[in-house]
This record gives sequence, C-alpha cells and structure tokens, in this order.
Amino acid sequence: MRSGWLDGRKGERGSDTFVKVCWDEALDLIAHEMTRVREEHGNKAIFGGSYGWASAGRFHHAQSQLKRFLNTIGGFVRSEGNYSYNAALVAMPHFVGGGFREHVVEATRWPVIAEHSDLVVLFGGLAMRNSQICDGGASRHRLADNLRLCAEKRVRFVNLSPLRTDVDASLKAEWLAPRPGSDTAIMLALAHTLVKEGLHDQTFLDRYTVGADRFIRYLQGTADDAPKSAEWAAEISGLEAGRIRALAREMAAKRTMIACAAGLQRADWGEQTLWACVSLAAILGQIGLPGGGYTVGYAVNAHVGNIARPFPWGRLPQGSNPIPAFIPVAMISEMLLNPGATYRYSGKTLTLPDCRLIWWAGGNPFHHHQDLNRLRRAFQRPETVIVNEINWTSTARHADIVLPVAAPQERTDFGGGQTDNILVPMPKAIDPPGYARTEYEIYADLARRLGVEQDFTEGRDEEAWLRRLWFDTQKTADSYGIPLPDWDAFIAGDIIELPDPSPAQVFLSGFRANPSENPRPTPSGRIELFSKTVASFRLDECAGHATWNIPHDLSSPAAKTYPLALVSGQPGTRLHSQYDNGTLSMDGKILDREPVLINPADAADRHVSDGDIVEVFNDRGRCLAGARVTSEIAQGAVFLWTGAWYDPDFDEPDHCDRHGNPNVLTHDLRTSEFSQSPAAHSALVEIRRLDGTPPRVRAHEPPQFGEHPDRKGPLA
Ligand SMILES: Nc1nc2c(c(=O)[nH]1)N[C@H]1C(S)=C(S)[C@@H](COP(=O)(O)OP(=O)(O)OC[C@H]3O[C@@H](n4cnc5c(=O)[nH]c(N)nc54)[C@H](O)[C@@H]3O)O[C@H]1N2
Ligand SMILES: Nc1nc2c(c(=O)[nH]1)N[C@H]1C(S)=C(S)[C@@H](COP(=O)(O)OP(=O)(O)OC[C@H]3O[C@@H](n4cnc5c(=O)[nH]c(N)nc54)[C@H](O)[C@@H]3O)O[C@H]1N2
Ligand SMILES: [Mo]
Repeated sequence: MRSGWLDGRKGERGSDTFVKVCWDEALDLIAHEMTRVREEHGNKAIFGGSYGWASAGRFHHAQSQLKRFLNTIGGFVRSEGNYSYNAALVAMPHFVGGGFREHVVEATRWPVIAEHSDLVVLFGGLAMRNSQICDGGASRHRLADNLRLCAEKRVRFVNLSPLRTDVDASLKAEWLAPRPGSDTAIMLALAHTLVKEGLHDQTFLDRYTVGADRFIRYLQGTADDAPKSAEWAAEISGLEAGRIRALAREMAAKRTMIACAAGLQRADWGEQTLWACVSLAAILGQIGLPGGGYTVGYAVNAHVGNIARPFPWGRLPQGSNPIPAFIPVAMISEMLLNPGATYRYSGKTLTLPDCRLIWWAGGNPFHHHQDLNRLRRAFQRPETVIVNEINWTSTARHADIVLPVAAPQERTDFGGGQTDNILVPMPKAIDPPGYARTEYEIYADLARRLGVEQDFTEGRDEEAWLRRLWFDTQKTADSYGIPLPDWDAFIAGDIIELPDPSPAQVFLSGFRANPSENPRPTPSGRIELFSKTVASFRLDECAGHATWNIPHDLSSPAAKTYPLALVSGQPGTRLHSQYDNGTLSMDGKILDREPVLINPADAADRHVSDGDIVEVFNDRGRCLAGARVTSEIAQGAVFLWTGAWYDPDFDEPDHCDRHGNPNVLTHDLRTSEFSQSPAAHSALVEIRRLDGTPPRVRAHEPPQFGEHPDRKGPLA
C-alpha cells in the first residue's frame, strides 16, 4: 500500500513509498473503501474500464475476472473500444457497415492473394514482427509461409512506409517513404488520378456505392478550389507526382489489393484515412474480387488473412452492468481531469463521468496511453487507485494498493486465441511465488466481505469453473460436429488443432455477387462514399466523405522547432510493455535505453552517432533513448518502439523519462470528435545528443518498502 494513501495524502502517486500489509488487512481496507465510495457516490464512481492485453487463458483473463466481480456488486464505468483500431471500430460501420472485428476476421486470405493478385499496395507495410501475437494466444506463425507463396507467384509489393523493414525482404518490395501522416492525401490523389484519366469503375460505383458523385466533386476541388491531384499530394507527402500517377495507372491495370496497416488510423483524423482507403478501392472497382479490393489490418496480429476460429470458445460469464456510463477508451486522462465536461463521440454529445475509485487489472496505462505527463496529473485526481499486477510496472507505481497476482504459469487454465484455431491446455507449472494469489481467489475473498460471495462464485472453485468453461466449449464444438475430449484428458494432453473454417475467403465477395441479397449494414445497404449520417454530425473536419486535414503538430507553430516525425510502433522484442524486464527485450537496448531509429542524414545534422544516448523531446515531454543510425528509416522520421517501462526522473523539472517511452512525446488530443481514438502516430519531436553521463534506468527495480508505524502485523 502507498504510505500516503494510508495517511490520506494525495498528489504523490508515482513517487511515494510503499508498505507491505497482509492480505486480510488489504482486503478489509478495500472492502471498506468500496463500500464508502458506493454509499457516497454510487457504483457510477468506480472505473473498471481497465484496458489492456493481460495474458492468455480463458478463465483467469484479468479483465473478465474484474468485470464479473464489479458487476456482482452493482456495476462500474466501463470503457468502449481499444487502442488498436478504435477509429475503425467507430467509423467503418458508417461507410462499410458491420463490426470492424468481423472485417478483420473476414479479410481475404493470403493464399488467395498469392494466386490472384498482381500487385499489393501496402500503406504502413506488413510488419512481420507484429504478426507474432494474437490476443488470447497465437499458436502458429503462418504469415511467413503465406508470403513465400506470394514471392513464388511473383506478386509485386509496394511498401509506403517510413520503415523499409516493414515488409519482409523476401518480397523485394519497392519502398516509397511518404511523410508520416500523409497517406490520406496520397490515397485521395490516387483516386483523383483514376477519375481524371477515366480509369475508375463507374459500373461498380453505380451498383455498389452511394455518394460517389459528392466524393468525386471533392476530389476535383469543385467546392474548395483545391483538386486533390498528384501534384497536390506530392507537396504534402514528399513523393513525386509522377510516381503517384504511375502507381494509380498500375493499380487500374492490374488485380490490386490495397492494404492499410491499422497503425495508420492511430493518428490524427485516422477515420479519414480509412474512408479514403475504402473510397479509393471502390473507385478502382475490385472490391469483392479474389485478390482485389482492400483490407485494413493485415499483420495487426498473427491471424488476419491466415486463419480463423471455427467456433467461439467458452468464456467466463461477466454478468450484466447496470451502470450505463462509459468513456471511449482513450479518454482516461480527459475523464479524470474534467469530470462533468461534455464531449462529442460518434455523432452524440456525452458527459464525462466522475470516478473516485479506479481498479486496473491486466493493462499498463503508463505504457499505453498518450501524453504520460498529462496522465500522471490525471492519476492524482481519484481517491483510490487499485492495481493488480504480476510485475512492478509504472502503473503499479502510480497505484495506492498493488495486489500481487499469479501469472499464467502459476495457475491452471486453457488457452484459445480470439482468432486462432488451436486449443491449448495450460496446466499450472509452479505455485505463485511470494504472497501472490490468483485474481479469482482475491475477488472471492472480497465478495465474501461484501456479502456477495455466492453471486460471484456460484459455489464453484477454480477447477469447477474450468470444467464448466471447457464443457461449454465442448458443447459448441459438438454443434459444429467436432468432438473434443473431456477436461481430464484435455488438460493432461497436447494442443488440439481444429479445421480452418474459411481457407479461401474473399472479403466482401458475397456483397459483390449479390448486393440485394447481401446488402451492407449501412443505411443505403451499400458502401457509402458520402454518408448523410456522418454529415449530420457536423464535424468541422469531415463533410460526410473522406477528407484531408493537416495533422495537429504539423499545423502548430512548434512544427519548426520539432521537425522530426515520431513513429512509435509495436516492438519486435516483446508484447507492448510485457516482459520488457526479460532478456530478449533487454538485449535489444542501447546502454539500457530503448533504441530510436534515425536516418544517417538526420543524425549527421545533429552530430549523433550510432550508439549515442540522445534526448528526444518536444513541448509535451522528454525521454532518453539509444540512437540507432540506419538508412532503413526515412529521412525526417524517427522510430521509437513502444513499451519501455516509463521511468520519470523527479529530479528533472520536466520529469524526463530515462528509459525511452514514446508516450511522453505523443499527444492526447485523439483522432477527432468522430471517434475519440488514440492518435499516437502523430507527433513531432527534436533530437539532440546527451552530453554527460546518462542517469541509471530504474524502471525495472522492485519497490523499496518503507516502514509504516501503524502496520507491523505479520504477512499472512
Ligand atoms: N505511442 C504508442 N502507444 C501505443 C501504441 C502505439 O502504436 N504507439 N499502441 C497501442 C496499442 S495498439 C495497444 S493494444 C496498447 C497496449 O497496452 P497494454 O495492453 O496496456 O500493454 P501491455 O504491456 O500488454 O499491458 C498488460 C499488463 O498486464 C499485466 N498482466 C499480464 N498478465 C496479467 C494477469 O494475468 N493479471 C494481471 N492483473 N495483470 C497481468 C502485464 O504485466 C502488463 O503490465 O498500447 C497502445 N499504446
Ligand atoms: N511483436 C509484437 N507484435 C505486436 C504487438 C507487440 O506489442 N509486439 N502489438 C500488437 C497489437 S496490440 C497491435 S494493435 C498491432 C498493431 O499493428 P499495426 O497497427 O499494424 O502496427 P504499428 O506498429 O502501429 O504500425 C505499423 C507500421 O505503420 C508504419 N507507419 C506508422 N505511421 C505511418 C504513416 O503515417 N504512414 C505510413 N505509410 N506508415 C506509417 C510504421 O512504420 C509501422 O511499422 O500489433 C500487434 N503485434
Ligand atoms: Mo493493440
């Protein structure tokens, strides 16, 4: 427990000392505090959004356990969406219709691309490092094999990305490096060229879309006198106009797949990039054809375009949440700093809830959220912060109560990735070390103190729950004609591989074959290049069709002071911040700092050499990182991986992060009022060589426990 919380001191989260207390005392205090908050403010003052990836396992999944517990005591304020593709979740239903998660699951398979595509145009590359994982588990890595098929068939790849290595070398992709954040302009210019040269597919537009005329008028610049021509986009992106025009012609002449990385919508006006991508694909007219059309999110995990889950796995019932209040997931700082304020989201005007108690399990907001210095200020506001962790992360450091919980190796469970076809027995390998307990046990004990034990446990211990979840899985499998062994045989045995339900899937082929029988779930039943619904939102920066806007940092006066575009993608050596303290991640660091990739020309301008420690900074914050000078990164851009544990130096006025977490530099303005999504990829920075000895990185050090005069009881 944080010493200051026990003494009623606020304002010191992140820098305070901790004391050890025994489980009984901790749970008594939590029960007392939860009762107080609920009596004084109601359950609507408890925030249990608790975003994060946690670990694999169908039963012990951290968020599911927390949400079930909080629902048992009357509900909580939740969060909606994710950090991965939130703009797509909110915006794409308006112009393509349907949930975005299904889009990813229904993506055209790579073997189909190998067979039918001539050209794959990759906006944001196809990062092999990102395809190592999936939520809930990735059992086999299939992308490399599937790309080998593409190489054998001589499919041509064009990689538009700040990083050459965003595409596997075996594909021999042509590398174009537009300025980060300029993709929407390039997509619009490709569409403009197609229309101008009569290469667009009017039959497709007439049959499958609405609003093409409005969009085409925007492309032609009828209203704003700014044709979205190749020259116009060349100015914005730094690509040559001739190259953009030639690419448009090539796309029209060949069977072309347009692939947009999810990362591109994690940026200012990310919704517009998606809409521009869909609109460009519609104008090209190949949507629904084998190897043609578009996909958003290849390489967002191991499975997109590679495999799917044959049927849904059993899951822990979470109960129901009677509290209607929620926040879009990336509005966490906004909520804590401005309770009661109104904001726009998906066409609605909503109010930020007033949360007094935060409980976080299975996520690391002090890694994942943008503008960490702002998040630090926001985290001083609530009355109590509880964090369950298996590691002493920066989020644990910012809590009042840290509950040490069992890791996946320390509990029995079974694994099944959200989009995987393999079920994995996960028998416990060792007992939880130290005083750690499973989250289920903790909530069950707390539920007893709050008088709802039976509601939470339903009379089951962990093993009884596992048998029940496996039984549910078996029953569903049965209805698909797939026999599964019983629990005892499964947990003692090997993984179970199930058949791929849709190996030759082509995205939107049903819609193309018969649009009246398979209409899109949009108001018109078609793909909407102009949406009356979105136009009715009256957003300044979106007139109801894909629109180009200048990113915030670029249009600010500080753009001259901070000329380098910061890209902060996912790390190849870990999952986000998980196991940053492990050897694989540590081996990739430079003098214990996260590497920042910088082009030789940019490095020379700043007298930076490979291996130097540098300061990366802007008006929002500063961090230290290790310079990796490489021509794999475009000039004008720098790449700092996410996930180095945030390590603020409180002796420095700007709380410089000693370790290299990009989120001290990113902004928290979000994509736009359309979807309020995280916009991590839109930040400008400057870099200078650090003179003098860099301070020691302390992020991975365990806590130093202080003495607390009132708490000398034995640990139990
Ligand atoms: N700048 C920038 N920021 C980004 C992104 C970006 O592109 N750029 N990407 C964003 C994206 S897409 C995402 S998804 C987020 C990821 O953000 P997070 O999902 O928050 O990141 P993780 O490091 O996976 O955090 C999971 C935490 O859960 C803990 N944990 C693991 N298992 C358990 C368990 O069983 N119980 C409990 N209680 N805890 C457990 C781990 O120790 C770890 O601290 O980051 C986002 N942040
Ligand atoms: N090893 C590993 N794999 C992971 C994760 C991890 O932490 N570790 N995290 C997983 C998660 S939760 C997610 S959501 C996915 C994310 O998957 P993505 O969203 O696809 O990944 P990012 O790394 O954010 O971005 C992909 C690439 O886009 C490029 N890019 C960035 N900005 C721009 C731009 O403005 N224009 C263009 N053209 N390109 C740009 C970058 O070079 C980057 O490599 O990855 C998943 N895979
Ligand atoms: Mo993500």
